[in-house]
Amino acid sequence: MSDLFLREARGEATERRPVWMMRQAGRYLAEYRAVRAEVDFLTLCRTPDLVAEVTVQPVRLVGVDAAILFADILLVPDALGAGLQFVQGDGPSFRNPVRDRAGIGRLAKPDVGKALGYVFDAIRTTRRALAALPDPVPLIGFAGTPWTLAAYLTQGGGSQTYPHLLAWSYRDPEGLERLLSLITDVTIDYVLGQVEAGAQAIQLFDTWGGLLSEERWRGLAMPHVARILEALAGTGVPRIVFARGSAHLLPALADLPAEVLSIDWTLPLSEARRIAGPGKVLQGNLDPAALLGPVDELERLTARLLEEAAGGPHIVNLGHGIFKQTAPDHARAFVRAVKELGQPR
Ligand code: 1CP
Repeated sequence: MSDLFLREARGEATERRPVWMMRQAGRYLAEYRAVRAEVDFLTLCRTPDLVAEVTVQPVRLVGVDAAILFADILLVPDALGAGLQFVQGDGPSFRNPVRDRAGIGRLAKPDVGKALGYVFDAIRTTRRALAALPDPVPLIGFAGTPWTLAAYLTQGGGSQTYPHLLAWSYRDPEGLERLLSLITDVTIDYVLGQVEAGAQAIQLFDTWGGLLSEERWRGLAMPHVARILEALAGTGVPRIVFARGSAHLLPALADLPAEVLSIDWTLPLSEARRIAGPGKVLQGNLDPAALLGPVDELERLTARLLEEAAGGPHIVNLGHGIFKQTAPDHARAFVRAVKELGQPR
């Protein structure tokens, strides 16, 4: 197996920097759209053979150095009883949003092995599919952070501002704390189960932590993220934290027990390195929109990114998920540029 990604994630010396892309399995690939034409999103997530197929697609078709399990952060609130649904064209929503203490009472802490066992099955199947490739790569498992999951759960779906969550955080912080603790307990079982099933690294997605000031993030969100990361410490798998819109949170993120910090595209990695200190591996952070532009400009920006991140361990990635409008050739050009230019660091 190519363990380039895992060695870089542990901060070991490598012959070149590894590259993968957030949301690399998805709608920009015709081969993914062909699978989705046959099944809805949740059925796809619950069918291990199909999960394995779409998880392996970007490894085969784009040449990335790591696979990320095809699943969704919202499967955890679904397992709590929130009733996840995907209505065509509308994105995800919950039938039973939770907006107060009474709402928490309507959730139930599930037996994760039962409620999310289909994810663990999918990991085992995907590991076998990866092992059958000519050049196998490691498999990344993931979960959402409790704050980010609470954003969707309180809102009942996607939003840009999450007024229900923010109102609750000021009105009844102790009540909200109970919800976050419940999500944390379930997430710990979930990520430990993923590692046991074969996930070789875990990434936590904090998509909406950037709604908070650093002081409020440290108080409301951070203790729960820290508890999940600490639970993973004994497994030895690299722990990655991605926080979007979080340049102002970096000093706090650097205090987390995570090996890798994944940075969005708004902060140069040289600056991130200065703030996070030499002990952290950085991941990121090309603007995903750059893949929509011409290839020569994309190559120039990739070279500049590699230059900016020089001086420490670096997993090359985008600053957030790849756009579904991206031409697969441009995704391949990005990966090829890293493979040609990403050495030595
Ligand atoms: O129709 C489709 O095919 C659905 C599109 C889609 C896909 C491809 C959704 C719905 N989820 C996914 C897969 C997914 N989601 C992965 C798979 C692995 C990979 O990266 O290739 C991962 C890691 C996620 C994580 C995820 N889901 C996040 C965190 C990362 C981020 O983007 O900030 C979030 C916020 C979600 C929620 C979600 N799921 C889907 C959508 C459209 C959304 C966003 C909803 C919103 O914010 O409005």
